[in-house]
Amino acid sequence: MSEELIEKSKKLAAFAAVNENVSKSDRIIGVGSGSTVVYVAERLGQLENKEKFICIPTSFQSKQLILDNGLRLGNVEEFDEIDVAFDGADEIDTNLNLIKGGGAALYQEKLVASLSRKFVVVADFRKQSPERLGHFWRKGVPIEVVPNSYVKVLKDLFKLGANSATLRDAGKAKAGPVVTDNGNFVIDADFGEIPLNKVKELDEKLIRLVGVVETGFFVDYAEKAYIGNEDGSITSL
Ligand code: ABF
Repeated sequence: MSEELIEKSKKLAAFAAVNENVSKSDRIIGVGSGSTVVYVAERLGQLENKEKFICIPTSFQSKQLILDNGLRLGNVEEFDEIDVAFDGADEIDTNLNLIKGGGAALYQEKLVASLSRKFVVVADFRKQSPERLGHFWRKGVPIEVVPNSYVKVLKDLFKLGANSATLRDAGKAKAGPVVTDNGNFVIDADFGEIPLNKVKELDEKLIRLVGVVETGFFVDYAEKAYIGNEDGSITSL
């Protein structure tokens, strides 16, 4: 699968999503994280009326994207409602359940999504999981946890039936666990393939565990998804 084709499909999805979902009256726009949202920010930056938007970031990366594209930066604390937010996903099922958090920004991404009147997902064709989550993002679901709870939460996850659960490592260069923008750790928990109607139930069990700040399951958030296909078409869900 060529990298060029993947990039093209990300751009296709992101541009279509912005073109079709930013209305004249919108003022506050949520900007997600990841490599597909790079094109969302690019397109927003091309809009003639871009000075009237205030863009709310979901991570350090998205803050940079907003500034690099000449958009106005706002704070999530300033607004109790966001008109429309765009974000990527690691996996999308046909019910628009998502797995997110591959970039460890799941908490702020969910905060912005929860404040948004319209939450639009942008992705390339590899992210679609028609039947059930667990096809593409084989690491499982990312879970943000308070640092001193991670040993307990790892045990809890196995009790809940996880096939594997590991503390995400920052890699050789940084040595030690990944630390989120909120100073927390991330656990990746694999529960195998999850049928469409079981995601919410599992998510509710996870969120009840003491130490869990947020999960990467986004259930009932996305209103639309734009998926760029290899042949240049777009699948909208
Ligand atoms: C963020 O970026 C994350 O929640 C998700 O893990 C990732 C998707 O990235 P990409 O667009 O690079 O595939 O949206």
